[in-house]
Amino acid sequence: GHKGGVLWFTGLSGAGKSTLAVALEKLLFEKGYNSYVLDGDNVRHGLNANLGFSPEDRAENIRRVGETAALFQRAGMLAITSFISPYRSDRDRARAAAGDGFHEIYVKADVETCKQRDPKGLYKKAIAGEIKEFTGISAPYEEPDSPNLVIDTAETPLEECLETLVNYVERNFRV
Ligand code: GGZ
Repeated sequence: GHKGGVLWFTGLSGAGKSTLAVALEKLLFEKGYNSYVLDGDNVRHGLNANLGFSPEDRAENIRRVGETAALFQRAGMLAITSFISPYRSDRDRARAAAGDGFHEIYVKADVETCKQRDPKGLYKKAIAGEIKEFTGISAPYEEPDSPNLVIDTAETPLEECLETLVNYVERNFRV
């Protein structure tokens, strides 16, 4: 079996958090893990539908996700959270909510790389001023000081990133 826990992905829009989270969830399922991805698609449209992207709203977004992830952990599951979570103080609160089972995973890609990927055209809009307070352009991203794991998607192929993640989970959560 496996322990419950929280795999807290943090990084810029376009760094690859959600792609990795969803692919990891699938690989873990095949290995018998009970995991679930929390991301903007299933949280910002429901539980957090009343929140935007001001610093205060991001803090509340991350607070609720942190508490929810801690509940998944208590239920014996692995919560894989995929949010920019740009503020250290917000991530620290999420860590405090989950305790020992919290693992901060920095999905790292520099803003130039993310700008070039721009899968949804959001960077283009942000640079044009059509989206306010966009992380990396007109709002800050505070890098983790001491993440448990760094996944450098600008330098590392997707398959290799996934292999690192699966091995990390096997090492830390298998019992
Ligand atoms: C950053 C924004 C913004 C602004 C909309 N800043 O690449 P995406 O589109 O699919 O993922 C981004 C997502 C970020 O939501 P999070 O809940 O992860 O943010 S936070 O943790 O900071 O609360 C992006 C889209 O929403 N998006 N406006 N202004 N990203």
